[in-house]
Amino acid sequence: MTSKNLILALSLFILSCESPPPPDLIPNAVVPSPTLIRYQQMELIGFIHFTVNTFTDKEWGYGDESPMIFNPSALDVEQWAKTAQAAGMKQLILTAKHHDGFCLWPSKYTEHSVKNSPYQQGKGDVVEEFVAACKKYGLKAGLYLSPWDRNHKDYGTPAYITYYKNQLKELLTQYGEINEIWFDGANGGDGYYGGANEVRKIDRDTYYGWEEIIALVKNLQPNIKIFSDAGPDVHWIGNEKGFAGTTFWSTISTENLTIGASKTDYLNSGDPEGTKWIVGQCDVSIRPGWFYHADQDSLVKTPQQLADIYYKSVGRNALLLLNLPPDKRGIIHENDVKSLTDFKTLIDTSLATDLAKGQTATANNYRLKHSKFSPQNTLDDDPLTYWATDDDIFPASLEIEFNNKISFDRIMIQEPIHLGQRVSKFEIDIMGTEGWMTIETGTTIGYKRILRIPEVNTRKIRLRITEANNTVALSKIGLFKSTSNEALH
Ligand code: FUL
Repeated sequence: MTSKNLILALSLFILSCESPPPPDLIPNAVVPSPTLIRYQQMELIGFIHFTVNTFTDKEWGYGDESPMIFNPSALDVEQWAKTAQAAGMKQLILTAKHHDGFCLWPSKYTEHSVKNSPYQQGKGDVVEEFVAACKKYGLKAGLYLSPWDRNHKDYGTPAYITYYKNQLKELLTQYGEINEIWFDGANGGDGYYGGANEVRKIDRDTYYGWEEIIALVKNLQPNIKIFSDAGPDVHWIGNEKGFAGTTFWSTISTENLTIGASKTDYLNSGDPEGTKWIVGQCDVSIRPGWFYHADQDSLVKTPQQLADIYYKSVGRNALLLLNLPPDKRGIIHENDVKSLTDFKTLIDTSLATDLAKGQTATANNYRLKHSKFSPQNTLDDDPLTYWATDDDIFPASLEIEFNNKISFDRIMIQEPIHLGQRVSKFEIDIMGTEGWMTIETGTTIGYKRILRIPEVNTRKIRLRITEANNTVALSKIGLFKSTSNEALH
């Protein structure tokens, strides 16, 4: 046997001696379903606000708009999808019906729709075109169907609930797979209501019968994610600026939540004691308004502002739902496309090179001293491999040492969320000339946390987890040097 073969045989022998892999950590009581994990992994998704408001220059239509005003001169739904895909979005959500009640599809339950508009001589179906374009560009399709309807004569009575359910049935049976349905919290007030022109108030707790609606939706589309203030799958972040709290738990309790009347600070931070896993979603528009207004062409958020929002949403364990409102032509305006494209370049450049890759990670403890739980697992991109400590080890401390000093200003940390969300307090140190120096402290991590720190230059970094609700487990640590173009002006 040559010495090479002997070494090979010995290594195989040693490998075969390592005890069989120990079981995974026991998951927390509240964990996300595989569908919700896949949903969270989309990270960046887009919103399309488009209806009669685009033509009347309003944010909320009163409900008395003539369908004849819906007349986009060059509607190009594929341009929406192409733009979203190029920006890294994984899904688009279209306002199939906003508060004004106008339907972008030819619903058989109302005359207030595209079928009475000049668009394609009343033969058009924007929802159908939208779903097909999403499919073509590899995006998931989502729909917004406003519960509040300022056009419908029966709004406020049980007859409207039947109408609303019929519309849901149309949308969820005629267009293939819909990945998300968006239930807006804005509800009840003045409107046209079939000519009554009055104020109608509803009881938010009882009027819609949400339980039945949710059951209907799930029955029609078992994999759909339902968004509202109160979930059940995805919840509003509590503001329309696109920011999650610096502490953000994906767990939350829904008992005290009401669609349209939930406490915004509770939604913004989640709840470490929460009994359900509901993904947080940060909605914000690329412009001041949700709908297109020509006088906002110069007010499109800059790439730097969008990057800031990205760090405050995706970088805080939530999804970013960014609105791109088509203009009167029916396409996303050039200024918005430019800003979005430059935003994508900024983020891609800043997070292009993970300086921790290929380095060596060590820890004060790793579970059963088994390679399955090695700290080295935090340096790969597999969300299922992770570093874990033995039980009750605090602080749990992980160190990365480099051969030469490196400079970085972005730190990405991820928990293996299939085991639940655990960490509630951490500190980050770097090795300075006088020894360890704390440069950042934080609370939650979750699916993904990206910390922006002033640039540091060091040979060693240490992450200390000082509090968690269960044994510590981390799936990823990444270090990046951002492009200076990201700076807010
Ligand atoms: C709000 C609505 O009133 C706005 O018009 C917009 O649709 C936004 C996303 O949700 O509640």
